[in-house]
Amino acid sequence: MEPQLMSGNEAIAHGALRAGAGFACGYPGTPSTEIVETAARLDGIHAQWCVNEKVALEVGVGAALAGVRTVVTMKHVGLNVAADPFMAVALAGVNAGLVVVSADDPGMHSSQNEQDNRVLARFAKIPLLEPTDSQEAYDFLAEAFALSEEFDTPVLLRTTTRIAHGRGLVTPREKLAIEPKPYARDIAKYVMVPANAKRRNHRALQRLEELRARAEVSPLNVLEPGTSDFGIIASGVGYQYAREAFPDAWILKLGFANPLPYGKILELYGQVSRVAVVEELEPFIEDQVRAMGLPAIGKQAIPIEGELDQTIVRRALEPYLEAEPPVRGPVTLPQPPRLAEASPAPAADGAPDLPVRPPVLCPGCPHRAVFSTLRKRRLVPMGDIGCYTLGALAPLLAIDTSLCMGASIGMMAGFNKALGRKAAVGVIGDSTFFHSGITALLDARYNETEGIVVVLDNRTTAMTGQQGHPGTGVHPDSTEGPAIDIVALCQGIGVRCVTADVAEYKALDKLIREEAKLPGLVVIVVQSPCILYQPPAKRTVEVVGPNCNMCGLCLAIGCPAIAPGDDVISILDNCIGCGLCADVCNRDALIMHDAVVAA
Ligand SMILES: Cc1ncc(C[n+]2csc(CCOP(=O)(O)OP(=O)(O)O)c2C)c(N)n1
Repeated sequence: MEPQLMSGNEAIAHGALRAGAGFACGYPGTPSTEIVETAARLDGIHAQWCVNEKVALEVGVGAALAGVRTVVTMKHVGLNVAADPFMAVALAGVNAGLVVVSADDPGMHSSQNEQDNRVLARFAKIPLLEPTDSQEAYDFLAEAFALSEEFDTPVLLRTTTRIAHGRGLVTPREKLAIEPKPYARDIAKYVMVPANAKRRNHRALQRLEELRARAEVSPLNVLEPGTSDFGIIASGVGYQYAREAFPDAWILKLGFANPLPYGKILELYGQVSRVAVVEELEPFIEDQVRAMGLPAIGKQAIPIEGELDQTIVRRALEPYLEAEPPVRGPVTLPQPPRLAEASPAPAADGAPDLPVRPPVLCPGCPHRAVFSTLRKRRLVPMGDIGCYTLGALAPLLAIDTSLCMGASIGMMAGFNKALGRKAAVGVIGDSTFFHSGITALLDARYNETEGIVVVLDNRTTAMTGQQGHPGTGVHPDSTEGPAIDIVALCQGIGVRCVTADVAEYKALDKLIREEAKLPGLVVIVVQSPCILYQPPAKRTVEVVGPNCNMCGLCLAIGCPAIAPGDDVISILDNCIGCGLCADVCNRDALIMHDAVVAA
């Protein structure tokens, strides 16, 4: 195939398509914008703008979970906006490959700040790739997707303005034959409740050392032999400046710079007596090299702000080449950090050995009714963060994912868009909807995504202790201001919106069943208050013994007020009489009474 002149951004889009990506999304921002614009002109890859970078990443995670290789693009400050899903997906991992492109802008040609997002890859414990020209930008996509899938991690591909906008020849390569990966439910992996997140974090830390071993042998990290006694470690465009300024130098080009390949660095130090690190902005590599006990010429000579060029690099480093080489002390390779024990340490002497009490939805919690109906549908339930995340626990098992606040709608949208059908449903609390569900709903509407969103409107922020939110208008001092109507809000952006109440369980069940079959986007607002916030009138449940055959339908709703008895179901004292067990019973074995039944 003939070489073509491409900017780095164009090369990333073409490289993504070549690597089997089927989905590209992002939010515009210089110098990243042309990636999605180019992808939109290519056959075989769906490209869309999202309303912001957080939503774009959540949509991208949804598409990757659906089994389609996905690239999500943004400028450096966009990763600040997307930080919540970014940090969470780093733990949850992916299904099909997920590559996040951060286009940084040293020198602030068109940005409100200067920041080096390589540090965010390290912060998130994920691999970082940095191309040094358009050909590498093209080629690195295949490598990034392969790493993402092999190590079950998102990969950060960092460019800077010169790489993104500079043009170079790209030799196109044969398209890779990549099959979509079927989605497999894995609640322990995708629902970031604390117990799961702890295990995933532990795994991410182990993964980091496995990635470091890979970086040691990666073809992206190249030691280019020189003829002088001078070595340079460089990444990104810094490599180009270093190569031009010092044609005789040994250069270690780090295309895969997090985690850092210590062995490769020692290899360079074995060849030369002086080493400089040429990198724009932070002393990202330099600090880690110094931590190995190795002297490095770095930010004491090369500016820490703005862009570099070959003249700056040459002038900054030349004086050091004339000085005596630094004396080297012993090298101390950083040891892999000690991880905590996988299981908690045994109780200290004398402490009672208490039974484990997993968190559970309260008896009578209205969320339970929604999960009881959702678990019967063949829809993938994308959840969110709130009391309702507990819907992921047995016996309900009615939430497949929970990444960060507001992620459910974007993930549902990405999942459905990638599969081209209404396969997932987003489940979100009312406070979470106002926090960041609205933007994702705007996005689903703008991108004409089909799907169902269930808003669990329990009239409060229950999980954190009954705080007010814009839907209730309640302030911290209990005064009330204007309350924003979710239904009107949805309708205002042209989204069909219907209401339901868990007290009418059978109608709710029917509604969700029917909406799953209809085309388009719908929001179902389940308007049923939290029982702690607005306790319902007390009712009691009578167990009609002869009708109960212990079939377990009522046990499957996971209510802590129901227990299996010897022959029939038994209702415990903590029952508040919500009636859901009676609603799901189809043998009339449970009957509700408005008043306490006399003994
Ligand atoms: C970014 C972020 N801010 C705050 C929190 C703490 N938090 C967890 S869930 C939640 C709100 C839950 O309220 P809602 O969506 O109404 O669901 P409910 O608990 O009432 O079922 C908050 C504020 C968080 N997890 N993440």
